[in-house]
Amino acid sequence: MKIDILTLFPEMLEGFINNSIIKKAQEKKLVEINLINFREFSHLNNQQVDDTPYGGGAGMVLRCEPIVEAIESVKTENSLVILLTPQGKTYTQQMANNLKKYNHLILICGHYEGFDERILEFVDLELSIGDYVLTGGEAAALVVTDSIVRLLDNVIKDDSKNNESFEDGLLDYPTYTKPREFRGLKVPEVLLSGNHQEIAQWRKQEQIKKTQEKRPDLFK
Ligand code: 6GU
Repeated sequence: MKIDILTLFPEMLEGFINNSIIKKAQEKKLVEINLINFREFSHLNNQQVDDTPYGGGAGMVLRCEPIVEAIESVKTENSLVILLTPQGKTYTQQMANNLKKYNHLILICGHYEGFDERILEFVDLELSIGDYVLTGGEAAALVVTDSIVRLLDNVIKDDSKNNESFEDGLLDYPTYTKPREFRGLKVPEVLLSGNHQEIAQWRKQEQIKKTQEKRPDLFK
């Protein structure tokens, strides 16, 4: 899998993708992540990438040419081009499971008052990470990248991907580690029993209970 991220602020993303599991995945050649500054594709003086909106109004709008030329510099017939915008479809675990099947993702991060609407003719999918407004698409690109990379084969252990939140429409079951008792709070007895069948039953039950309590919207 290759992920090209088009951004005006590559430094915002560097620390994140060059650390931890994402870094290891790149070292193991399980994923290649490139940061592309689309300012380099500007044809204007001072590498300008935005301009005032036609019809008037506040703020600056990202112009089409630098973004479209940046897309074209990396796009192949196997690429999926994704625009990150609060107007997109809300991102879910199910979408992560679908996107992990692609060979090449191109993620485009916006800024300012948004993109020239004509950019939509050059993208396959618009994604939002939730109903709130961010200063730019970088945090969203990291959310999408992280959620996909961890699903790729051999990035993390398969058994950490089974029984996890959202995979079966339920939240994860509660987990505990040592000590057995912390400030009077005890680990549930069943987890100390060594009875794997009972433990599995208890976990399923807790998943259902937790989802009903915390996320009734998921439960229906
Ligand atoms: Cl993808 N971009 C911005 N700017 N804000 C957002 C978002 C994306 N998703 C939620 N809010």
